[in-house]
Amino acid sequence: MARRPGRDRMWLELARAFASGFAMALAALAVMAALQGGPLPGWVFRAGSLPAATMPPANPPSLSDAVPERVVFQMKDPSGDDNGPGGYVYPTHDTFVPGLLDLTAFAVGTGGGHVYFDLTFRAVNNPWDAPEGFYHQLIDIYIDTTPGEGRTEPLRPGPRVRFDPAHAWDVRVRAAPFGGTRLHRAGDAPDAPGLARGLAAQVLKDGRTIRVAVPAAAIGTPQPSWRYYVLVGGFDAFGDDGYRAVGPEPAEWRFGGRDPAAAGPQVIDILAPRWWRSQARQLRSFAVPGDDPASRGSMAYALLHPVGPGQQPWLWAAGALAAAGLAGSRRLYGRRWQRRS
Ligand SMILES: [Ca+2]
Ligand SMILES: [Ca+2]
Repeated sequence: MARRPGRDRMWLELARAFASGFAMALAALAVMAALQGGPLPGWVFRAGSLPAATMPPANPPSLSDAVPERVVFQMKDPSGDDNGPGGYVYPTHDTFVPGLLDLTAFAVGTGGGHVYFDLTFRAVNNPWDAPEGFYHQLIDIYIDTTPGEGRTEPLRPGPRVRFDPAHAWDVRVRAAPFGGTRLHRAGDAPDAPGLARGLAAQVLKDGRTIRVAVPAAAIGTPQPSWRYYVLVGGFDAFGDDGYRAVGPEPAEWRFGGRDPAAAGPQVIDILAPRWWRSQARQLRSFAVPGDDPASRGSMAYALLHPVGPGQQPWLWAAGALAAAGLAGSRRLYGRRWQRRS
């Protein structure tokens, strides 16, 4: 009977330790989610309807009016990282306004027999009146839809990157001005024209979001297992696979900041988390002079990693932090309890 208050206190301290560990876990999650900018874990963000959902019209979709019935994946991208691996600068022509190639958000939605890809930028302009409402953005979305199949090199070498062999791509959706929007498959020849029928790209009414619509019959229904590589480059009708070149120094129609001796990429922004597999870390993974020559060829290009729903490395980090917090407070309270009794 005499030991009972002590035992009660022990349970009380244990409960407090657990509560503090749980609070730390929640705090760690909140801080990391805020800093990371997504992707949000599936149990926090559930794919659901957007407000005021309406049935999108039949093919071809009126992109500006359609509201996807369901959002299956969305993720933010850091602002101000429209500098490739870091240090790339825009061409000097005055139509290259700041933020033009700075992706800030990406979303995949479905509805009305279409799959929608919404890419929001810091700025969009249309100096040559392209019917799509944008001119400078070149968007390539390489998607791993089928595990164990696909390609690890781009359709054509333009972006100067390679893809994670664990997530080889099966489908490429490209958005480009003046009718350049296409769907290609991994089995296509590099010069294949790709599917254009039923695809469309359009700037939405916010003036900053480029929506790409692809018939679901052509691409399938997005699954939680799908993984996305989202590449943004400068559009150049005469460029390598449509990519505007990056040179050592910027010129009127050329980006600057690339080491001419190294295998640096020709993409300006990619969808990537702020940490872990950050954009800079991925885009700097190309070979530089002095590297082992055996690593040259296509292997020399930067290795990219995809993103997708339910794939949050930071969640694991937050979990580890929470466990450490719980263990720490358990020890702290445990010691205090021992001292008291
Ligand atoms: Ca960005
Ligand atoms: Ca980015």
